[in-house]
Amino acid sequence: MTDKRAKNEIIKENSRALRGTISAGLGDVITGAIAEDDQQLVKFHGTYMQDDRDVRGERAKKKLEKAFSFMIRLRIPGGVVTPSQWLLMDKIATEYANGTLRLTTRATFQLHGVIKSNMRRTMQAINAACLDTLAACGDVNRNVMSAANPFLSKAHGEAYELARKLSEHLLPRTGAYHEIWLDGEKVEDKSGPARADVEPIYGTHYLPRKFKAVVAVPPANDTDIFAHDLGFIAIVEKGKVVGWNVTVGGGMGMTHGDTETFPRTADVLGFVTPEQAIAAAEHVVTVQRDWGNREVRKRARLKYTVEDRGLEAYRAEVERRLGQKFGAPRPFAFDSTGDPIGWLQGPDKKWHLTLYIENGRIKDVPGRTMRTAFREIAGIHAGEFVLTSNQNVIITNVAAKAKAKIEGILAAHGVSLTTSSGLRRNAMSCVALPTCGLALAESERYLPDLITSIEDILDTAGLRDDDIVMRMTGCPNGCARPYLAEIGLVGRGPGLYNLYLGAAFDGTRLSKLYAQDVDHAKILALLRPVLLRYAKERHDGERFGDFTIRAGYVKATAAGNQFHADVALAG
Ligand code: SRM
Ligand code: SF4
Repeated sequence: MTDKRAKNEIIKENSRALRGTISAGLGDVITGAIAEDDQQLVKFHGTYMQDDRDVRGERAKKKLEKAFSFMIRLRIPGGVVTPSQWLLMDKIATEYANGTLRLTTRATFQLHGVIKSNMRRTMQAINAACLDTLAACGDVNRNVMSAANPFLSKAHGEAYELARKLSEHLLPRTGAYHEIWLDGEKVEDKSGPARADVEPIYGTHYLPRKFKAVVAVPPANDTDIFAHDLGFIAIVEKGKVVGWNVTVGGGMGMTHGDTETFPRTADVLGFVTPEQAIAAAEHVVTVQRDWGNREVRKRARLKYTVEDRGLEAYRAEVERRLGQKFGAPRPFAFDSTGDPIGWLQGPDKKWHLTLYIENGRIKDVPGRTMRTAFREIAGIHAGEFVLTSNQNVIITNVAAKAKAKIEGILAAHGVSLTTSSGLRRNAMSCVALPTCGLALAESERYLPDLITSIEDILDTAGLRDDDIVMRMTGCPNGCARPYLAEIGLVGRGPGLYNLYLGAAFDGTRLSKLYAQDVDHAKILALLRPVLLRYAKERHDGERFGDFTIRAGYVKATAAGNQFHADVALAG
């Protein structure tokens, strides 16, 4: 009988609990790469092999190997780091990576450009900062995000605690991570998985595909709850979390031209008490482990399991394993997905400063030495830094007397406390070129310029300070969650994008394809009349995404909660 399983299933099966030949590969000085199967396995350890796509052609001409290096992604549940951890990450970025820190759309750090010979040293330095990268990528539960600032209220603190517990509970148990990266001695033991490697939740084959969990505290939907496999929405009564609405089946990724793949917003499964939350999460995971598609990786996310089996069946199976029924979902309402930029005072009178970080990239450029500013702030700051799912940073728990000092440092380094427009304030892009191997078009390197051009239109329309959510990705995988942006741009090829409109400002409705294969000039030409009309004809408080539907530019996402982004053109 032929084995129909996806190749990755066999790689996992033969990996000796995620060891593969990674260790041997790290020691091979002939190449900057590692073996093909190990390239899949290292993801579970929080790293991807990449190459610098800017120099691919030139190196090929010279018959040189590609310029291989590694991207390393950290696991930071809830995004909270201490000033000393910040300083260590900053040091690591200088010593081993490309001198920048990249904040991701899942509220963690990524390092880019780490060469193979520095990989162990980098992982050890991360470990010395009491941080790790385990399960930041791979077919497991990844970094768990929670409502941006855990210090805003008791409920926010409880959301953060849940994120931390979920992350710990769903971590792989394999000893491979420590062996390979931190304690090189046991790595040559080929006798098979050690006892500690038994994976009570995942089993030998882990999950069929990546798995993402988030926690939100209404009315803020900053973690974009409907974009993820599993979500917990806080139900707060008298300032206390009385339980959580559990969501399942969200996801962004699709492939151009493949109608079997699509973005989908999550469904609400039901209500659980705080005591039931972790067990409910575990069983949502184990049902996906057992029911998820292990033959076609493109159809292996939980969203497709829910589509194929039905929400009712999924709920019934989770309830059977849990031995309890979900409660009826409790009412909740969201009002936004963005971060409130600027100073905010918490309930205990401490101050919190949310800084907009353009596309999450913390770097020094002439006139704007943001990385140095953060280093100086970390040197004097007594609170924390919180990374947000909008690629921003919150400097938390600042005493009133320290505010001016922090502002002074930022000003001295050319870092503004505000943004040039409401559009920029609400914009995100994925990394794309030159490191992402899947990018079809620019994203991080292009979006800021595009926004500058659109700001001219906003000025004409009188919309400069209006909050409009815009997100861009270099391919349809959706890493900046573009299908949940009021203006979404998704890379199709060099300089060409699909333009999506009509998503809800609060992240509850997907957008629709408005125009295909448009370049810079065409994007501006298409957006200009829509923005000008919006400025003139909008109802009181009407959001841009809602207007584009009312005015007939696109139709609202039809009944149900998924669409095929390529065929949904204008309705
Ligand atoms: Fe992503 C793959 C970057 C958030 C959906 N993503 C990738 C890779 C690793 C490319 C690859 O597989 O070779 C990108 C590395 C680029 C680089 O050079 O750094 C990459 N994804 C990112 C980040 C860094 C974007 C950013 O600019 O912040 C985000 C890191 C998150 C983290 O810290 O864990 C990132 N990726 C997302 C999100 C948003 C989210 O999770 O909230 C999504 C959409 C939600 C979802 O999962 O459905 C997302 N990434 C994907 C997919 C499509 C998955 C699918 O179901 O089809 C891929 C491709 C894949 O897995 O095959 C992908
Ligand atoms: Fe790469 Fe595509 Fe993700 Fe952008 S959306 S980082 S291009 S995989």
